[in-house]
Amino acid sequence: MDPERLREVAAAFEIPGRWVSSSRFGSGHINDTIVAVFDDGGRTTRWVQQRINRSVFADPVKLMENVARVTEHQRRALLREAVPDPERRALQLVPARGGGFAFVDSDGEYWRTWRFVEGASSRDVIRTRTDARRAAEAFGRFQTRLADLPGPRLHETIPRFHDARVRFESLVDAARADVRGRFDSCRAELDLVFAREAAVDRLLSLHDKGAVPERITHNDTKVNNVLFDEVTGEALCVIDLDTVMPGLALYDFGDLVRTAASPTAEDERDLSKVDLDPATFAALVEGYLAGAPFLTPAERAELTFSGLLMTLVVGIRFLTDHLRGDVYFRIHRPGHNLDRCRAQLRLVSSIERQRERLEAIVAAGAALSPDRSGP
Ligand code: ADP
Ligand code: GN1
Ligand code: MG
Repeated sequence: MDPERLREVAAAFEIPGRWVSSSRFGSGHINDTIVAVFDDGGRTTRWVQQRINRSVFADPVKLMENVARVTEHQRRALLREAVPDPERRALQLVPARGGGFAFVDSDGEYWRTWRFVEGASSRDVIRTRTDARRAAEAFGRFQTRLADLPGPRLHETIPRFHDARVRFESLVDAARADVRGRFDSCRAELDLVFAREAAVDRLLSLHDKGAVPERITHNDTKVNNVLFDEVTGEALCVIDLDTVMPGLALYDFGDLVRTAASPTAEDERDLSKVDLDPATFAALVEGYLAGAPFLTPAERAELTFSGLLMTLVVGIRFLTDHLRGDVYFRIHRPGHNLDRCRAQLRLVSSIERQRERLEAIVAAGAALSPDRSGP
């Protein structure tokens, strides 16, 4: 990225001290994340600066409105709960010198700055069940703390983001159009997806019938969107708040299963390693229900299915992007989105194979953590 631009962005926010350097940071697929280093009277400070991906988020002004409300509400909840270290447990935006929390550069790109959460880091792969439980509890608690967010309803920063039917039809369209001539290389994956079409309408229809409620959810609970304290190991702070908006709790739980229940990376090429670990799944159930104890029996009944669905849907999205020529997710090698898709589909099969056992785990977990929404 242009160093002059980075200098300009660093100067555009109310950051005390002298700018030292800026460099790329993190492994997200969507935004450009930069860490800016400052010297504040001899003390080195770090700041996270992000350029919002305009082709993914059509309305950055509304997005920033959401994010500002959500972070402020989290902060208040933490203060009310009197937890230690509240400033490391919720993201905090840094004001822009021109007012508000965003800086718009001469190309019309939107930038924002976060306080750096020091002594914490994200993990792309979960290696212990304790970490799985902690991450799930953090996302559950994040949702709990937003349940009483005063109106108006949050903006939908990406309309129909988790609409599995829309995702399925987009894949069908991309396969028909085959703009990059990649159809033949992924026939097997398309067949695996098309055979599972019946799955895509289930949660949508339960929601339409009023059986599962709309809540304020994170919607991108990939496990690397939580920062773990490097000393205590605690899942400290939920990040990547661009998609916090109305959604189903099941989407949040499902994406945790997708990203944390197999000890493999999202783009693992050795598919024999991609396998859901039931004990880790149990840890996710336990953690999530501890963090979000209000989940209703109807939601609990879909926890296993939600893991299957979210894994299938993200597999569909990777495959669609592969067919379209890698225009959405950042890739690091040719065929990367196809590799990611294959790993997702492998995990879908693993969940299907173990489904009965997982349902039993959920039933046991739900018994340990009864629904506290009722009288
Ligand atoms: P993306 O939408 O591209 O995934 P994220 O908001 O998740 O972007 O940020 C990318 C990475 O930057 C994260 O995985 C995390 O490692 C790091 N990060 C983001 N915000 C902070 C922060 N406030 N403090 C420390 N690290 C952060
Ligand atoms: C993207 O931003 P990041 O990398 O945390 C994507 C998610 C996908 C995920 C797959 C806004 O998440 O929906 O599940 O990649 N975010 C957006 O790794 O599309
Ligand atoms: Mg992220």
